[in-house]
Amino acid sequence: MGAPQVKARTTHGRRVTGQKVLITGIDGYSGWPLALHLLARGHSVVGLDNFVTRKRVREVGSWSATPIPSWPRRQASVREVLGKELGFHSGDLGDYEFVRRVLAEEQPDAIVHLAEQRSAPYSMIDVHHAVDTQVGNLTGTLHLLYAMKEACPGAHLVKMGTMGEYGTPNVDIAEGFFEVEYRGRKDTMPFPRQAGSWYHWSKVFDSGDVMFASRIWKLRTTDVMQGVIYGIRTPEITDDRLLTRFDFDETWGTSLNRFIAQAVLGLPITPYGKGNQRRGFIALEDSMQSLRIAVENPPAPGEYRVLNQFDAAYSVNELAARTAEVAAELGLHPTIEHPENPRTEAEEHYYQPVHDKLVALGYRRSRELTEVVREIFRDLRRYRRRLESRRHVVEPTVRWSSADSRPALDARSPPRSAPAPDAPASGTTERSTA
Ligand code: USQ
Repeated sequence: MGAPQVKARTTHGRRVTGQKVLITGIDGYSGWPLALHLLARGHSVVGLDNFVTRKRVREVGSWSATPIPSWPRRQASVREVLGKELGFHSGDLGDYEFVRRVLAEEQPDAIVHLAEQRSAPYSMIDVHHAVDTQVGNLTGTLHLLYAMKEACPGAHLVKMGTMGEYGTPNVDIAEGFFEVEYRGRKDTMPFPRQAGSWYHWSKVFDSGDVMFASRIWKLRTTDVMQGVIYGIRTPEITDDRLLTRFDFDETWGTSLNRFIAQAVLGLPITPYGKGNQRRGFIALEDSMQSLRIAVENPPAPGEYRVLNQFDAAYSVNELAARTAEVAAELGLHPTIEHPENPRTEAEEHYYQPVHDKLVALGYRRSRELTEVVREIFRDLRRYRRRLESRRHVVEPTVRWSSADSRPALDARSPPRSAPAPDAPASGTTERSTA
């Protein structure tokens, strides 16, 4: 089960296996499966979370399609199913003393920083959500950088960024840096960032801060330009108690996951606008594989390394078509509709990002897209009642062109026929509002 254990070897003076890894945001969509994956690989894992994702998803009237148990139950399941211990600190990265104390106490070899507000639409709701996203994301990263300098300067920071930092320029996208010749002189410089939401800009600002801290304090850092993740399972999720969350509402759900949820619900699949917007996508299990590769192959002290972390680029039209094909195999016949695009973004553009470094470090695609899509269908059909009870939160109401989408978001309410918001759902014996 899981990734094979490897023999102890070292990179830049660091053991490849048997590392102590601190995961910030361990209760989230990526943090949880990453913890399971690293434990299976023989690392020890300590988590940190303030459970704000659960709260924010409730704020927009939604929940995870998969029932997510309380944190103590999650920890107990790791013990029961995997026979491993998972350390944990409950707290907020906004509290510097807390962050410094945890790093001093734990002395991690690596810190994987996932504890940021991760939704572009959520950041575009209104001024408060924009400010909350940027202040929260930048504060957490700066606190971690300062605490590393003070408490564990030799640790390796793996920071979750986004491919969306680069935007959609009409040239190939470099993997972090590229050579520029201007007025007869040459230099290697960061590839330009042209983000498309307040959330994506928060990641750009973070990147500048991480790069600068690496330079002045000789910290070893990896900035992960993450593409859109899809999927629900990893090889370590062998038991329903170990499932990760799966969001499908307009703010927290991402495109392919939403398309499959829409097909299960009998709603139209919604590539926005023309639907020719292309992005880099990666399956959840391969995103975990990539983060593990980054942890096990740290850069040298003082090096700021950028990895473009996606498997393949698709247009949202291609993904909508693929979803409809797999749906048809299952006897479902969803329609594909093109609602007016709630976002302000190019709907037809060139997209050719370089993504070579992870492959050079050993990354290999685990499974084909269609196979993963089938698996998501299988799981979501089991949790259909949980989807049904929140079908009113699927359609987009947050518009990039509006300064205040709050009233439109708040106006959504469950149709009369839907089950009561917190009614126990199929596939779970406990109530979950995560
Ligand atoms: N889209 C649709 N229909 C939908 C939902 C989305 O056409 O129902 C389109 C969007 O307009 C956009 C594309 O799909 O053009 C991607 O949107 P998304 O919601 O799948 O992903 P995005 O908002 O870009 O953000 C997600 C994660 C974020 C991560 C990012 C990677 O929420 O945390 O950083 O993917 S990337 O897209 O490469 O920036």
